Amino acid sequence: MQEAVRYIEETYKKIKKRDPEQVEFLQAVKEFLCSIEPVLTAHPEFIQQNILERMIEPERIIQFRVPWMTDQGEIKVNRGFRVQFNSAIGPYKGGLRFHPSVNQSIIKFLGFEQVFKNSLTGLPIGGGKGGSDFDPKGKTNNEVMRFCQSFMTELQQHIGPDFDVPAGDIGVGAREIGYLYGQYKRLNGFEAGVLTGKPVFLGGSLGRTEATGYGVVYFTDEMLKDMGQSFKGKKVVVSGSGNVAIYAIQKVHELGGTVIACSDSNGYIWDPNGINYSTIKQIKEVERKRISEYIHHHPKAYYYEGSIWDIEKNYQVALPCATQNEIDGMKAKKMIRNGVIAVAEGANMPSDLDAIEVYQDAKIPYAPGKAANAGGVAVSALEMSQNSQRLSWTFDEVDEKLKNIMKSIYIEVRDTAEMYHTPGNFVAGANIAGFMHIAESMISQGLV
Ligand code: NDP
Ligand code: 2IT
Repeated sequence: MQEAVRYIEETYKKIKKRDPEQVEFLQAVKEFLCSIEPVLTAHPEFIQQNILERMIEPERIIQFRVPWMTDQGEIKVNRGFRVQFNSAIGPYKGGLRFHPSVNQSIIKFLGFEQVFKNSLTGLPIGGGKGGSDFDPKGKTNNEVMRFCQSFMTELQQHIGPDFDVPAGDIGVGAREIGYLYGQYKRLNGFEAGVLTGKPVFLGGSLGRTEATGYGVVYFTDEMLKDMGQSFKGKKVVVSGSGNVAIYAIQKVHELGGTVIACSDSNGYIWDPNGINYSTIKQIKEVERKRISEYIHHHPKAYYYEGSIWDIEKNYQVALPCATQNEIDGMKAKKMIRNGVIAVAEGANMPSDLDAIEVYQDAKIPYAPGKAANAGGVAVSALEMSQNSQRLSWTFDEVDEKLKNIMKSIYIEVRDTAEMYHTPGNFVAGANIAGFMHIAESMISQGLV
């Protein structure tokens, strides 16, 4: 058997034996390993250096108890995590997720993908991820604040502006980052660069809130341009209605497309006139209510329980922006029957391995999250730069830099796929390009 293939298979077997129950982590690793063979064949020195095993094992995992008190005086205990995955090219960087499903497997898959994503931005940031199985839904502001204070009381000793810089993810937005930052500051004094995604008046960057959603649309726009197309006149489906989804919807409309549906974890809205972005923003960001409220504001829209990917309407672009594994093979096939010509992921790993195979068999351009949603962390890195310089750039300056970063990620991913004889395969392009930066940097530092 060919050396590279044997090495990949043996590595996967070892990883699986070590953590057989970590299904999401194993899935992310498998997706990566499936596309890395051509680069290992071209560079046998990486096999000799056992680079895969070194990359797949996180540098460090921290797990801790988070005790907190409800408004009624009841004592609750959640579990906190920080996975410091890889610091070859910079301080660990990546979000915190607060969601009841959070466990070590989920944080490890997110941390693993973050390493490659961050390297694709071209900015000096390593990869990490963290979070808790705490559910902010239905909690009062005071309860969320007490939880965040307890979480940060432990986390603060493991992070720092030049060491590990967390940000938001599912369930962690400006409110949570504000509380986390407040507690960090009480314990350590002023250090703006220790967290990103801060409210602007606490040293946050203009444009960070919008960055992931805008970024995925800028990336998709580049992809469409290469197909001789644009967003103009296209119907688009965006899953989720959180931070990423809201600003993806806004940008699609700005570029002349129409988002006809969006969702939350209970169901989805279909609005044939186009989803009204301001209504979604009001319901989800301000009132923190369910998406079903939308039809009270727009009586011509419809609300359905269940998965948005079961929708049977004609549309051309799919932007999954909710969560991992929301699209399986069946849903991907349905998407294509509905007329989809391009898929780009705002969420992390929303398409499972079967779904990816369906897109690839159908020759549909498909942009994996680690490339398409890198705009969020890229603007986080710009926030770190502004904090170090003690300067604030204008919204337009940040947006322009974001646009350029997304364009250069697209070009690098596309060209790498071509260079390794898999033209149009953006999964291979993203994995190989990300891999090369990290592998070279790790090897140049000796055995790390
Ligand atoms: P939010 O918490 O703001 O929004 C999450 C959205 O996804 C909500 O609409 C939520 O619905 C929905 N959702 C969450 N879990 C599920 C589920 N199990 N099934 C169906 N829907 C679900 O998070 P973000 O918008 O920040 O994150 C969305 C995705 O984007 C995640 O995969 C995240 O990792 C990724 N991402 C985020 C970045 C960022 O900068 N925030 C950067 C890059 C990627 P409900 O309200 O009902 O829970
Ligand atoms: O998945 C991601 O890239 C994020 N949640 C954003 C991370 C960050 O540090 O801004």
